[in-house]
Amino acid sequence: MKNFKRYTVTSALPYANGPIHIGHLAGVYVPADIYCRYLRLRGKDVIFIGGSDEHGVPITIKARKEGISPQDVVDRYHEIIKKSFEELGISFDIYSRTTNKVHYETASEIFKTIYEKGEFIEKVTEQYFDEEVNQFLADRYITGTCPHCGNENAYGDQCEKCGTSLNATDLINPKSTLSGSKPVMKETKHWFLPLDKYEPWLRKWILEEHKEWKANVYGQCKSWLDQGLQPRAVSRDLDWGVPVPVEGADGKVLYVWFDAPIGYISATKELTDKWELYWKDSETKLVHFIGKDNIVFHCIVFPAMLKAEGSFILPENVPANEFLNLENDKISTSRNWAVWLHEYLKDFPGKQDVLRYTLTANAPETKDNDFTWADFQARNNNELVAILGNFVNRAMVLTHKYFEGKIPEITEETDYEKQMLAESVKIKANIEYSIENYRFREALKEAMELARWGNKYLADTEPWKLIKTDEARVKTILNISLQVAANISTLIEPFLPFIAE
Ligand code: B3M
Ligand code: ZN
Repeated sequence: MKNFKRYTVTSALPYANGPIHIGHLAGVYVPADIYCRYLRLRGKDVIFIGGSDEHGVPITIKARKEGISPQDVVDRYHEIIKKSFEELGISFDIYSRTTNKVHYETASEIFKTIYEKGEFIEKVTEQYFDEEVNQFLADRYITGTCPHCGNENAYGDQCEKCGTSLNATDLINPKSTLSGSKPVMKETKHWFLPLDKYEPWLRKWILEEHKEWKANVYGQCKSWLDQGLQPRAVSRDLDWGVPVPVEGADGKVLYVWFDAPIGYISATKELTDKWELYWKDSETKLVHFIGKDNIVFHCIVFPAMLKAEGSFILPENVPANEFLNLENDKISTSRNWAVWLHEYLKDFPGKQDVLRYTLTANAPETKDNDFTWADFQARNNNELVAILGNFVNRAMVLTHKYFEGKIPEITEETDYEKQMLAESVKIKANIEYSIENYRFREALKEAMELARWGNKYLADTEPWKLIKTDEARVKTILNISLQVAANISTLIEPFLPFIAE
């Protein structure tokens, strides 16, 4: 494995059209945070980038529904999201937003560079238009049947059921979400990124050079590449977004999926003057944490943009997770079927790590998974309390009871003590391996293994009985127990930062 000098870790920018729920957390933010906290503990140079995605049709739809401006919508949710992440201990180095000035500048510059290199195709095509509201129907303003899987509620840019990335004109029985009417075709000019041109390069880069990517990610990429890529419009007829920065583009903005990933770069610029080191140096490892519905944009579209621009590094890995369900039902914002982070934080004050623990232990790393309150309770009672809490508590209480809270010295080490310390070292190595390979559930399980060892050690050696006959031996046992507890606190820090402290 290549040794990198520094890390740029990004987590998908949530749309600022609603608060964060446990699905977002389990899929993206908790694993990304574990990874970054781990890298920091290893003394690595790492930046952890987050921010709100404030453009795109999801925002304007919400604004329209509430009769307020898109800016009002994003101002409201950006604050809620940012605060709830902070409270959960998601340790972003910066949590930015895509309505920032520096983002408009960065997105425009990148568009212009690609434009001036002649990489875009400029084309007048017919797009769907809603005559009732006098507006072109981009992306989520249009729904219809997915030509690949038959889902009747596919959006104009993507089918959320099968994950296929679509053009609005691919939809069968298209319908305007604004008026419900059947749209007509109308001519309009747009700029297209010729993904077909990058296809041979993408095939080689992903299918040959990144066979180590997670099976779900690699598999999705392969299936898109095998279907054949088409040029994709990177502009839209909308009034909310980054204006297309060329002549003759009035009333047109950049497609949200063109500007949003550039948000990672803009946020880095905001964070540090040395931003280029984190985006242009081949000794930087770029890792994108995302949910599975974002795979095509991060593995195909964004890399093609960066390649077309020419001066950026590409992601080394894109560890996308599958989805988390809630009590056996798909999490849904519109049906209000979710555990909302800001509400959890209010209902369970001081219990951030219980949620972090449950979401990691049950993370949808390789397949969709289910969150249930029964599992949440069981994990808290039977694992955090009964294993971790119990061990640390006993080691501390006994030390207070017998040695006035002062760490006693080791008198004589037996094989058992040597084994306990060796176990700590082995478990540390296992955790490192699992985290480096984006297997966070496994890593957390390993960390808990050390607490299990601690409990077993105390149960086997019974210091509470020995204290009557062999105080010297009890000193050794408690010294070792406290060392193990200290090791545990380091090993669990990436997962459970509050408990670790
Ligand atoms: N806002 C999509 C989503 O929330 C989108 C991610 C952007 S990452 C650059 O699913
Ligand atoms: Zn589909």
